[in-house]
Amino acid sequence: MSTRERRTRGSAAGPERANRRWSAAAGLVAAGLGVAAGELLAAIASPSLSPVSAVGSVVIDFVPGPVKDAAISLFGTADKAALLVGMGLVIALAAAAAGVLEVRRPPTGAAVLGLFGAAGLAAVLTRQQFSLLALLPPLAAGVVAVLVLRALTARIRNLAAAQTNDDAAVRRRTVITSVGGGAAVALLGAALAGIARGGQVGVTALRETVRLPVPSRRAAAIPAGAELAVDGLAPLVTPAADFYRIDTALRVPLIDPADWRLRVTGMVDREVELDYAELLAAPLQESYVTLACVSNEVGGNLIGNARWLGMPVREVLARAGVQPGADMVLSTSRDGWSASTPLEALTDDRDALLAVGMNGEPLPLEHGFPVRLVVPGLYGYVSATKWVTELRVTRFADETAYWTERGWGESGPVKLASRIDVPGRAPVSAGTVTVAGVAWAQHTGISAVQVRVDDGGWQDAELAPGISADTWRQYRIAVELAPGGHDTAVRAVDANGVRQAEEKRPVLPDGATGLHTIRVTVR
Ligand SMILES: Nc1nc2c(c(=O)[nH]1)N[C@H]1C(S)=C(S)[C@@H](COP(=O)(O)O)O[C@H]1N2
Ligand SMILES: [Mo]
Repeated sequence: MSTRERRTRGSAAGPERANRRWSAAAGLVAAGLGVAAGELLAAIASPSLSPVSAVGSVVIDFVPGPVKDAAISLFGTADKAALLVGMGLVIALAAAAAGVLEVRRPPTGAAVLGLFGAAGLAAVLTRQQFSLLALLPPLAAGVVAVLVLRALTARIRNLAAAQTNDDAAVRRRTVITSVGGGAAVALLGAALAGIARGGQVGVTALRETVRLPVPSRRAAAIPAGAELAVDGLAPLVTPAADFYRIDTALRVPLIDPADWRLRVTGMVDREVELDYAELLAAPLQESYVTLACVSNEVGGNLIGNARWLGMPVREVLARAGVQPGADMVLSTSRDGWSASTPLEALTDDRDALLAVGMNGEPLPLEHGFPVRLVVPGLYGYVSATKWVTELRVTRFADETAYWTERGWGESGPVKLASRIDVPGRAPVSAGTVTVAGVAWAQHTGISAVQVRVDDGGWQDAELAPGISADTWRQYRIAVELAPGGHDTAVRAVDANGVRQAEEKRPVLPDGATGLHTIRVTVR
C-alpha cells in the first residue's frame, strides 16, 4: 500500500490490521483442528503411525548426519521433543500465513494447508508401519484444515465488507465466536488424541503381565568391591529409568507380545519363525553387558550397563542353519530401522542375546519391548536392534543398514575409553581430592586406569574388580590438589596392554577418541 493510499483510506488501516490478525488466527485454528483431527483418528485407527510422527520420522531420516549429531549433542535425549517443537513452529508460521493469504486471494491459503495434508500423506506412504488405515488421518487432517479455513476466512471477508457499524459489530461477533470456538475444539481434540493414544497405555499394561522365566544360566555374580562408594560416580549397574535412549523412533513402536514374531530369513537352510511364548520357553541366559552409542562424545553419557536376559542369537541362527558364504546378519525392527552385524559376533562365544529382560524386568517400551538384540563389544548402531522382528542372514557385499547408508562405519567395535565422573563441576576444597569414574573396552576388558594432573606423570588409579570383560569398570584415585585450577585427565589400558588413543577424533564415522580431561577448581 502506498503512503497516498494509506492517507486516503485513513481509518481503514486499523480494521484492516485487525482483520489480518483474525486471518492469521483463522489459519492457526484451521491447522490446529486439522492436526488434532489427524492425530485423534490416528490414535484410533493407526496408533504407531500418525501424520505428525510420519513427517517427523521423514525429517529424522533425511536430515544430514552432522545436523543430527549437533541435535543430539545440543538436546541429548530430548532431541525428539526439540524436533516436535520445531515442527510445531514451522506449521504455525505457515498456517498463519495461509490464513492471511486465504482472505486476500482465495484459495491460495487453502492450497498451502492442502499441501501440508499431502506432505503428511506422502510421509505416511514411506514408513515401514504403513497400512491403508494410516492414510485416513493425513487425509482427514488436510480436508478438515481446508474446510475450516474456507469457512472462517469467508466470515472475515464478510466482516471486511460490512457497510454499517452495526453490521460490522454483528459480523465481528460471528468471527470471534467461530475462531474462538474452533480453537477450543482443536485443544479438546488434541487432548483427546493424547488420551486415545491409549495404545501406549495398552502395551504398557501388557508388559506388566509378562512373567520372565528363571534363567537357565545366571549372570556372573558381581564381585565384592566392584561398586566403589564414591558420591557422583555412575552406578555399576544403570537403572533402566536412567539408561540412555537413542533411536530414530519418534513414537515408540507398540507391539503386543502375542503378535510379535521373529523371522530368520536369507542365506539359511530353512526359514524359522519364533514367537514370544517360544522365546520365553527356550533356555535363557542372563549377562551384564555395557551398551555404548557411537555418538558418545569423549566424557559423554550415552553409555550404560545392564543385566540382560535372553536367548543366545547363535541358537536361533542354528535352528535356521546358516549357509556358507554369509558374513552378516541384517536385523530389522518393527519400524524399519536396521543394523548390519558381523555374523561372527552373533555366533561366537560372546553370547549375543535376543533379549527380553533388562535388570530383571521385561524390556521397557523405549528399550525395545518385547525383544531386542544385545551384542557385547559392538556399538548399538551395528548391533542393538530394538523391537527386532527379522534377522536376515546375508553378506556385507549385498546389503547395507540404516546408519551405514549414512556414512557410519560398517563394523562398529566399541573403542577403548574412560571417563571422569568425580569431581563434578563444583569447586572442591584443597587437600586430598578423589578422582573417580568408569573405563570400558567391551569384550576385551580393562587392565589399568591412570590419571594425570596438570603436567605431572600418569598415576595408577585403584581399579575396582569387573563383572566381566563385557562391562565397564569403576576406578578411583586420591590426589593432592593445591588451590587453583587443575587439568585432570584419564586414560585406560585394555587387557591386551593397548593404551587408549590420545588423538582427538570425532564420533563420525566409527566413534570418538581422545582423553577425557576436566578442569578441577580448587578453593
Ligand atoms: N529399532 C531401533 N533400534 C535401535 C536404534 C534405532 O534407532 N532403532 N538405535 C540403536 C542405537 S544407535 C543405539 S546406541 C542403541 C541404544 O539403545 P538404548 O536406547 O536401549 O540405550 O539402540 C540401537 N537400536
Ligand atoms: Mo547409537
